Amino acid sequence: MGVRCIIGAQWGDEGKGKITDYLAERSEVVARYQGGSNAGHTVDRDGQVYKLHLVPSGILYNNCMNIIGNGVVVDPPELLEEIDGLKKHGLGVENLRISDRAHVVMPYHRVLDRLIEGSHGGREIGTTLRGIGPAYTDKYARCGIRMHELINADVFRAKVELLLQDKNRLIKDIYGGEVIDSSFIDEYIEYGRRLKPYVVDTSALIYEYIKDGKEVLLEGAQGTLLDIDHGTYPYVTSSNPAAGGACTGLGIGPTLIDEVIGVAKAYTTRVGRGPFPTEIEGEVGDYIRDRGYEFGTTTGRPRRVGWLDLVVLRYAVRVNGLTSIALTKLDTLDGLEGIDVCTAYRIDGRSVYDFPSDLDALNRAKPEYHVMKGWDADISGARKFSDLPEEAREYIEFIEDNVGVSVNIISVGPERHQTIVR
Ligand code: 2SA
Ligand code: GDP
Ligand code: MG
Repeated sequence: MGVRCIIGAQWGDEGKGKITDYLAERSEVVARYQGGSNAGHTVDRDGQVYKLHLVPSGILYNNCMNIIGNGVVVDPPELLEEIDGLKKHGLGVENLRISDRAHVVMPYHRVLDRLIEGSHGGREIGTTLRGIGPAYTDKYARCGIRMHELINADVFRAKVELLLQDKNRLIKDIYGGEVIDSSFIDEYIEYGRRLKPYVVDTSALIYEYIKDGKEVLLEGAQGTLLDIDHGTYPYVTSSNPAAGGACTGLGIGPTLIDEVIGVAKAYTTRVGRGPFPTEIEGEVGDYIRDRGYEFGTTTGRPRRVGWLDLVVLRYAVRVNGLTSIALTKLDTLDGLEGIDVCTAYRIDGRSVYDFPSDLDALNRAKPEYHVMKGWDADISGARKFSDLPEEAREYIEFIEDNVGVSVNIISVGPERHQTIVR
């Protein structure tokens, strides 16, 4: 307990929103540390489905503080739309805070994302086109706009007017796009005015909660294999979803984190391009995609589907220092006769147990499968480990033996109560 970090152990969409919401019931703070409106976290509450992008998944609890940390890139119109949507559902957002150091996604970032994706000649990344990559590029090129500037009209106008000349040269001369006129500046100053009440030094705020011994959840977006450093580069997002990102993205030290929970699906999905060794196509792939409703929460894109990959999970255990796993969507596998689990890759005639950095090697990798028996039962009503069919329990125990970390939470449906805690 104390401070717990919840991260995606695969390529995102593992069900972090559901697990965060489940654990948020007893937490006082939920904090996002990276990503932006590319993220899509679904929370099912009493038959009502909430799709969150920038707002942390603790927002459905009145007494929970929700922090958007400095490592997040904030898209003002998207965030305001999300806030308005929550208000329409009767949910308060008084407990939302945004870091004054968080960077702002600007209209030219979205334009550049689209132009860059279109210019790769078949090598596009398959981004969400939300301007995330260009916004982080500016952050590291030291020409980004931060929230404390967005809420200061004069500073914002002066800085953006200057920057826009450079951005338009890039848009027009390099990518052959349409230049952007400066009329958005007034619009963004208005967004800044509306967001100002939420903007504070969130590092100082979260530190107070942690020092007081409160229950704090740090919510990752995307997943380990989409991490800019540890993922399948360049087919990654532009931030650090891995646990290390929680420290830099919130301004807290690593000694303050007590637990790291890796959320993993009982199979694997990936949206966007890039290597995916256990990908399955055809009937079984369609069965899993349909049963798991595997479509992008933000873009609606169909997700690629594959068997569970323990090479990936062991890697996630290592680079995140996982203390436990929350296994989701086990119910999606109901009715399959056999379930394949990848335990190693065959690359150039050798068995490989560690996730390779070289994408060419990864593209040549053939999964070595251990075939397990499926179960012919509906497990969505299981509430205890012992309620699960023997084959499902063996599946979980096989994962634990292979990755060396225990599966403490098992999710058997999208609703909060469809959860087994061991
Ligand atoms: P970007 O837009 O620059 O971050 O895209 C770079 C890669 O990161 C992937 N990515 C994601 N993968 C899974 N889920 C994400 N969020 C949405 C969801 C995605 C959606 O919850 O379903 O709706 O399509 C997410 N965000 C980024 C992206 O596919 C690229 O591979
Ligand atoms: P996130 O990005 O990791 O928060 O995941 P997404 O919300 O993008 O995608 C996960 C999807 O699976 C959502 O539609 C959830 O409602 C759903 N979900 C989560 N856990 C379970 C589960 O155990 N079973 C089923 N059937 N659906 C689940
Ligand atoms: Mg998602």
